[in-house]
Amino acid sequence: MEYARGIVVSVVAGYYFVEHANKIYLCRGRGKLRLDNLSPMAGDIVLFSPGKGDTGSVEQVLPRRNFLLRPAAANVDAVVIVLAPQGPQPNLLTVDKLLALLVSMKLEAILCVNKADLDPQAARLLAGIYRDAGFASIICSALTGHGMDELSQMLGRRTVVLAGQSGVGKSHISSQISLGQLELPVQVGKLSAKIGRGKHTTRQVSLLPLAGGGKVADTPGFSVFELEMESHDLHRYYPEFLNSGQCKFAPCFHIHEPDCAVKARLQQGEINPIRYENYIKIYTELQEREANRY
Ligand SMILES: Nc1nc2c(ncn2[C@@H]2O[C@H](COP(=O)(O)OP(=O)(O)OP(=O)(O)O)[C@@H](O)[C@H]2O)c(=O)[nH]1
Ligand SMILES: [Mg+2]
Ligand SMILES: [Zn+2]
Repeated sequence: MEYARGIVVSVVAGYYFVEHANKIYLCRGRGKLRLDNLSPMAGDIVLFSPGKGDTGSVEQVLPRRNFLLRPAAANVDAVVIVLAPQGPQPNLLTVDKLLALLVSMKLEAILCVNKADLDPQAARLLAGIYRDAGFASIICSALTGHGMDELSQMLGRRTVVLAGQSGVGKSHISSQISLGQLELPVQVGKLSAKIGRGKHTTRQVSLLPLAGGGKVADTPGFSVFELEMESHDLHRYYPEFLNSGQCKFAPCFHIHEPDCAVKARLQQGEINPIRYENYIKIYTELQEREANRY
């Protein structure tokens, strides 16, 4: 049996939607995949055996360049963190956790402040926090279309994931910048109702083609985000801490240590107090988890 090579564009209720030669195949996973404990995720390159019509079986998941568990996506070039000045209120602690994870993975993060139409000034403030910290950030409105071209240009040919709280506008952004919805096979039947996008909260990842040749993954929103890392590593993933100059102690976690260059810059207003406060909160959470580990 000949295997075909495709990319998983969505996963719904144990079915894998695999795109191959401009067609989407509705696939099940072979038992071996379950034995290997390798559940295909959107973005995975897989080998599959085409069956009747547009169906098939995923035989093998090819090695991943990288992957994220929340939102679940593999072989990603960048993550666009979407937030809004209101509706919902931004949760910057969650944004900072996600940023620390992405920096630790050496994955590019782009901050996208959507719904700028609701409060342009608050949107500028939010974007400024992250631009000052060293991240690319843009201000946009999926409703008015403002900033959509700029975002498309930034994404270009890359495979990017939209991540962020429920209701910030990820699905609206992805329908603005992508070339359209997934062309689903006819057999999908009831499943296609579940994958419908638009008004309703998104339930699964869908990888859509971008005008510039790349792909964008619309994903379900999340409110809690568990960061898994050592508390003592966290400070390495704050770009604005790294060029602070010399602290007296090495390593310095920039908390209680005397003669700390990061705290000096915080005092001078060169490091954003919200970023710093959230750093302390995340550090403390990680320490508490480490204390309860054994
Ligand atoms: N005012 C305003 N409303 C927007 C904008 N973008 C999206 N919305 C509205 O915000 C609501 C949520 O938008 P979605 O795109 O579904 O949000 P989402 O991030 O995909 O939400 P989940 O799928 O639940 O994670 C909808 O009612 C949209 O009409 C915007 O730029 N401005
Ligand atoms: Mg959505
Ligand atoms: Zn320090």
